[in-house]
Amino acid sequence: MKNIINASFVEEMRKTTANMYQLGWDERNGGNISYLLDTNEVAEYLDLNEVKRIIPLGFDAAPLIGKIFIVTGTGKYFKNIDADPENNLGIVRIAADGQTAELLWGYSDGGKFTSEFPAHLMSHMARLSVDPKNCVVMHCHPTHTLAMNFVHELDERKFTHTLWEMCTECIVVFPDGIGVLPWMLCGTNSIGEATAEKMREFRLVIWGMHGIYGAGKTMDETFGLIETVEKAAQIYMLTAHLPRINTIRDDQMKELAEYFGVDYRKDFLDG
Ligand code: 2HA
Ligand code: ZN
Repeated sequence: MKNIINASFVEEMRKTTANMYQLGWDERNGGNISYLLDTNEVAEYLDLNEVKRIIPLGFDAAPLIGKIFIVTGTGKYFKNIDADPENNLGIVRIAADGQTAELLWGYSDGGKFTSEFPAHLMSHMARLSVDPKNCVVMHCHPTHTLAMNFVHELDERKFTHTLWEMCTECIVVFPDGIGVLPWMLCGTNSIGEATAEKMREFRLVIWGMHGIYGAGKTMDETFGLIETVEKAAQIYMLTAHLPRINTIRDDQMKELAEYFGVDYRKDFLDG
């Protein structure tokens, strides 16, 4: 059996969370990541018959029975994951009852997965129904995106349009736009259900005045989505109070989307 600490998925979690912490998107215990793993790959590192603990999920995750995820722990800090992955991360398998998770590795101090696991698993279900290759769900509190939530209308068409205007590549990177939820109580099944509903349509969802969710096939793709939104939001926040002299026009965004062959939200552009 190979040493789990050397597994590429553990390394990806360590590197990504450390990077996100450095970027200031995950203060204290802010943020969480769940990553759907390939069962055969996990079996190279762990005895899949050895369940360390059973942890209740608090909702029905039947469509994910048997699936294995590596997930950040509740109350744990992204800052600390790299130095102590076994305490701050866990590998869980959705049990045959669909109501519990079987801990295969991690959460070594007796902890459990993020309080946002309902939102994550519901988002995985929603994304997998439209993209069977989706593996990653990521939540964080990127500074400029969050700042923008306080000064920009929380309307998904307007929010997406403003972001698309801020960087030439935005419409190509997230042509499907960005879903927006109003402020809601986090850690609940309700916000999970609302997030998943948006995730059927969008790979990016703003949690009003809280943060952002991203979903993608790989860690890089998902990080890249959030990174691009954050960059656009930063440019917005650097310029929102200044007279706008130039802008990327809708016809130029259309030209970009057509040139790069992306299926964009035409209803999010004017005319
Ligand atoms: O897990 O970010 O939304 C900490 C959070 C809750
Ligand atoms: Zn959060």
